[in-house]
Amino acid sequence: MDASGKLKIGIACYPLVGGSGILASALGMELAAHGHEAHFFSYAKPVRLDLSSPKVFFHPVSVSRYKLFEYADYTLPLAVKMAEIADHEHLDIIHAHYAVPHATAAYIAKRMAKQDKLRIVTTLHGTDTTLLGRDPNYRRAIEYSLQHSDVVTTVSESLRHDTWEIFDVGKPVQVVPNFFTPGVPTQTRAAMRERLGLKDELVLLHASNLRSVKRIDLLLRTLARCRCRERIKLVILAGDSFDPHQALLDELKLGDRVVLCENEYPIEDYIEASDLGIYTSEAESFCLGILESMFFGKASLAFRVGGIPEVMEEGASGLLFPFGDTAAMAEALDELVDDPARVKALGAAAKIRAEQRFTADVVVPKYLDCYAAALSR
Ligand code: GMT
Repeated sequence: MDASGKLKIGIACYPLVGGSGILASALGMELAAHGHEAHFFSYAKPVRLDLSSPKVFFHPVSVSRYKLFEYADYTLPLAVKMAEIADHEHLDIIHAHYAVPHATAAYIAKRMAKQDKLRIVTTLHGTDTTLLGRDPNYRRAIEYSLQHSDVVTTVSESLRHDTWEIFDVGKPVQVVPNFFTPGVPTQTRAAMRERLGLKDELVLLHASNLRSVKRIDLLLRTLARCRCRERIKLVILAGDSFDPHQALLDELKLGDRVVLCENEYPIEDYIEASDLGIYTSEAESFCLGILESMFFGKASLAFRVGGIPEVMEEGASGLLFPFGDTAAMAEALDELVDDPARVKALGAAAKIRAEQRFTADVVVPKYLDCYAAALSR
């Protein structure tokens, strides 16, 4: 920390389209805007990281591919890079986003670093607890890394509860919710709808990495069950290949109801073109996609799982259904098609909630408090 209290923070995260990397990037950019230095560690530049700020740095981690190794190792090169930069730049904190392997690599880096003041903050994002935490190949290493983190945070109460159930963390766990800073859409709603071939349908947006936990099967089945499906279009903004789901899309004859997109335009453009979000995950510690839509006055329909009920207020700023109840979700959609005023009212409430609870102004100070707590240990 310098004389004016500005920190040097290392941030380890995944670079791809996924909530933890997106949140870590947004946090680093906000910290830089407040005069702190943010040093990112990853194997590629995080997709939403803007390197134009003189206080944001990216330290790529390269992995050596030795013939002896059946599987390439990333954890040790990451730890070495973090230790080198911690020494060279006098980092105060390493903030690990997603425990595996970032928290473990941070612990090794701390032990290797020549300076002994380095502190570790670990933010658990979801499946690092709920999936890998239950995997005997990982559980013990994650628990050990959490015990040796100076501060541990989760992105929702629900994830804190799961974390307590699965691990002996050995210290209190802080809940620091995710935040989002909406950018300005680059084109009008009308222009974007035209580009996507949308007319006057009710437009649903699903933006995710399409991993199995997102239950794209239930998403498609919900749409297939809508009586008014001819008046609905589902835009899927895919962070990964849609190929595994194509057969079901064909079987359900939804080809003309679904618009598949890759990240060609900023997320803001897609949200602006939509009317509602739709998420059918079987587990979700938070669901950043729902929050992003809320900032643009678009509410979401989702199953009542994990931390989603903490993001939206059931019935007021979004609609929740028991997990797997595609019939109930489809019925709600059929009603919303004929009730644009309700769609707008839900969206307006969603925007108010997002702006009251989930802005950078509200959330970033909570992370700064975590850093202060870590440094005072
Ligand atoms: O935990 C994961 O599966 C990955 C992670 C990610 O990188 O996208 O997603 C989690 O973190 C996001 C950001 O905090 C949350 O919005 C997601 O709800 C959460 N995913 C799950 O819990 C399945």
